[in-house]
Amino acid sequence: MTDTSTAAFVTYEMRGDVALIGLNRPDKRNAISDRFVEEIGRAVERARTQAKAAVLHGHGKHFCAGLDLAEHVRKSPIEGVHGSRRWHEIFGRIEFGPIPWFTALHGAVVGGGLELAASAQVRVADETAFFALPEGQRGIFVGGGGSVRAARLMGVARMTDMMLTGRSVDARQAESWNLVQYVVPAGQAVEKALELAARAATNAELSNYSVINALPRISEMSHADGLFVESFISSFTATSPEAEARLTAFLEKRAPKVTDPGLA
Ligand code: 1HE
Repeated sequence: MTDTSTAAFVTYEMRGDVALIGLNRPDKRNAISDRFVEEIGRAVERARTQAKAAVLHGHGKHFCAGLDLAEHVRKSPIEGVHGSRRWHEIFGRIEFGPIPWFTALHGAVVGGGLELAASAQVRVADETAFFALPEGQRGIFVGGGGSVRAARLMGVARMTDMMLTGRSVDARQAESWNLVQYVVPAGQAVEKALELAARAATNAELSNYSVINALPRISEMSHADGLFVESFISSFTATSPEAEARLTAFLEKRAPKVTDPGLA
């Protein structure tokens, strides 16, 4: 048995409007057991009602070593299917929820750890982060949504290469492959993710909801369907009282201007 402890596998705290959620099974490199994924699920539900944005990070040397292989080795085929579907349900609540999720990545971001990170909207890696999909070497396949989410981020050819060769990818390579949006110095990923999340938390709720829930769907539509759906979401968000207040604030010079990155 690998999972006999009763200590919480997930830490949860509020930083202003942002929920900071930590994977906390460092002795097993945050490997995700059945109990662990349920604890992640409860933290996700809590954040959805309490926070305006969330940051997910890993305690210890690594973000997450993926599926708890010691537990998985004893599963029947149908138990494996139910387990995978449960990961899909919980990670889907991150991918298509009311609040934006930011992951702060360091050390190993491996297998199911990469699948978890791929369900968030924004990934911040520090320079120690490395990414791998060793499922082929373990005799298994991705089961936490990776064949859909990770493949769409980096492309099928790169994911196929990672799974066939067991290749590890460093943070800079991951950024150039679109697996992460930010790379920061070692030890600074949580701070950066919190800063980004705090910024996103100040957006209009309806705008964030539309970004999170409409953009991925529209990207899978035809050109014409995407533009058609966009018009309705655009009009629906722009005619809300919140949009009117924010537009008026800008026109009355009470809202900050867009910054020039060259001057920052
Ligand atoms: C684990 C796991 C795990 C570590 N399940 N126990 N994931 C993998 O194939 C990755 C396997 N892990 C590793 O390659 C390495 O552990 C790491 C590179 C992540 C970290 O190395 P290191 O040197 O810091 O730690 P360690 O000494 O290898 O591991 C420390 C302990 O964590 C050790 O247990 P101990 O009792 O001997 O102390 C390890 O056995 C344990 N541990 N990773 C169980 N994954 C929904 S489908 C998703 C499919 C997948 O995720 S496949 C990828 C699985």
